[in-house]
Amino acid sequence: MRLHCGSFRLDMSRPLVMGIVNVTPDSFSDGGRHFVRDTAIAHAHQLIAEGADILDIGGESTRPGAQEVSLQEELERVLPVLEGLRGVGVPVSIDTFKPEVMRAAIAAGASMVNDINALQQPGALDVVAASNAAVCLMHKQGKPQSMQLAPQYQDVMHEVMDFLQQRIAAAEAAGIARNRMVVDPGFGFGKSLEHNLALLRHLHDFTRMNVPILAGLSRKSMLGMITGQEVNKRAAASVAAALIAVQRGAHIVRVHDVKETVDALKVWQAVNA
Ligand code: 9MG
Repeated sequence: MRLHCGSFRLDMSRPLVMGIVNVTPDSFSDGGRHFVRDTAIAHAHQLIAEGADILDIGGESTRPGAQEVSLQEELERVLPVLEGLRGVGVPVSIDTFKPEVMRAAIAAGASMVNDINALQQPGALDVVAASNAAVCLMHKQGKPQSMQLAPQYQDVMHEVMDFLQQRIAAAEAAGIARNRMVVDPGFGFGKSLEHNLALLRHLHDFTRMNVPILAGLSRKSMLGMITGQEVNKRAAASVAAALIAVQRGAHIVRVHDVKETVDALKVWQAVNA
């Protein structure tokens, strides 16, 4: 399987690591816009040196309870970083659900759109269809501000897979080729610990969709619930979760701790060679 991602063709026969680059004020000390941009670009280069295959640039936090940011603010955060990473040698993804940000980011060099809203915002399908960018279609229940209050499912696997099938169909109908799509069950997005564990346990079932699977478990609260560790002490749990996801069919893992994840996946690959 090969993912068409802008001018890149990503071979999905080995697991890929997507490194997270947050361009949100709470990720940095208060040093102003240039400092935030330079720090994010330096972090991106660091993640590439550590073995990241893809970078995911985000200007709005999607953590449970996070506040929305305006379109203008999001553009001012991410565009200078994308411009600074033009031609960096790995595909750069834009983490956004806003069509205007998608369009500007693709023009600034993004090869992939990582949309936690699965292109449901009016205009989002058309923006991606008009480009050659790949897209990650993610499932979530509710909005980041309130999604963890009372997540409810009759059958979480069935409902998440059904939703993703529908979004694949909508994207195809809009003119986005299947070889540009990735699906993601959306760990932690309107899901209890039990829902997340069921999705991870049965992740392999998602391979039936015949598009690459992305799993984002890094430092998430489900790992805090299991280990009792605070968010900055969840690297070991995150690496374990990424490895389990790959063993159960994930093609791409979205992580903060790139170096540690790359090493763990090298061991897994050596055993499987
Ligand atoms: C932006 N973001 C935060 N968590 C994520 C996850 O699990 N998957 C994807 N695709 N994006 C995420």
